[in-house]
Amino acid sequence: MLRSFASLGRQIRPANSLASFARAARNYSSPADSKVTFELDSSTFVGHLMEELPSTKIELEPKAAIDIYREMQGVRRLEMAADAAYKSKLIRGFCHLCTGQEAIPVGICSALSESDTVITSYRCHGFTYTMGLPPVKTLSELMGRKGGCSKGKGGSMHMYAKNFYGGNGIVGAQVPLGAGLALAHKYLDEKAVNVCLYGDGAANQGQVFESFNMAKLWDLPVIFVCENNKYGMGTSASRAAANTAYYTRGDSIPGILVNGMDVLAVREAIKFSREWAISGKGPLVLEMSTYRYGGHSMSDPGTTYRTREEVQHMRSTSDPITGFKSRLIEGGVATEEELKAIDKEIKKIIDAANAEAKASPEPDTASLFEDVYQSYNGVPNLRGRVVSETHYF
Ligand SMILES: Cc1ncc(C[n+]2csc(CCOP(=O)(O)OP(=O)(O)O)c2C)c(N)n1
Ligand SMILES: [Mg+2]
Repeated sequence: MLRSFASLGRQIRPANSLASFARAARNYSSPADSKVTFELDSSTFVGHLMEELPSTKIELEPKAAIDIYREMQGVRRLEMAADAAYKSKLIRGFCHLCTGQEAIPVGICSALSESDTVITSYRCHGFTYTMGLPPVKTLSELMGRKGGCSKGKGGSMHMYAKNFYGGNGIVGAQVPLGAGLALAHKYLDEKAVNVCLYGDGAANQGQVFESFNMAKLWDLPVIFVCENNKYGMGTSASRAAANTAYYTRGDSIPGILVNGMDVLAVREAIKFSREWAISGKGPLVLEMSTYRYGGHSMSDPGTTYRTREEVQHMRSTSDPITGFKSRLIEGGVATEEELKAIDKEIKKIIDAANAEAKASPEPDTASLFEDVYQSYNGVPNLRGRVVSETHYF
């Protein structure tokens, strides 16, 4: 887990623009304390109702930097395995990949501490990885196997780990739940935050604004994060929202626009926001500008509502892994060969998890009736679709 590391970084590009962002950061090796300093452009973050913005000079221990790289490769490899398993029909049903968006789960979790909680939408595989779920449990769940984190009965959209509350299939439904988790943190005086993610498509829903209102009214320790990947299914953000500056949509809640393709920017934004929320200042709304390379889900080729050139442009100019890799090499943190060795090592780990998942048996039919209630609590039967399907305990 990266959540105990204590460094940061960032960078920004114009709100809601698909234009490539030139890296503003310069890396320096500092032999004195063996930390790498990232000096970032002063326009790295854009604030809404913010009097202060995070510092632009950051330091990162080489080991922490390498671990961030390793995590991003892990998420990408995991999604590559899911993609292949889906295409060979080992995975059925819905499956939403986060390829291209890796900097968000990795950057967020690298800035959190053990007691913090996270909740997100159905595009959740990356978070299972960064919240510490072994990849075999994610892949087994995707394949509907007994060894999965939901015993093979949840699938792609219903994954959980310690302090990770899913994996939620109903658009926007996790936003009030995130505010509720923050209320629990405050009520129990835990000095913890909830990071509550939702998409640009979800950002226009009424329940999101109701959650904002209560979170601000009670100054709950919640960091709302809008993952603006520019589309909700096949609808572009500008066709769906009158105001696409999602970081300003919290009304009286301050917000920050963050380059979500830059893992250090994400990490810094969360570190800053965490301190903000825990100190009692209440919620923040972060907009993380990002991009998904694949379609909305496996059944969407993702090329009817956007051009192949647009996708290719984002891949070649803004890829979070390639960008961070260059920083590590330029900053003298690692050589190309060392990073290649890490790539190989990660591939081996995911391949092994994949093989183990494939070997895991399917759940027994009887287990379909288990785990519906936390434990048997006097409920005599479970209704099926028709009377003959009713299950009596
Ligand atoms: C309440 C509800 N309405 C519609 C859907 C169908 N649906 C699934 S994902 C989606 C688009 C959401 O887009 P966004 O919030 O931008 O998230 P992204 O998929 O881009 O991560 C829709 C309309 C749903 N799951 N739940
Ligand atoms: Mg979206």
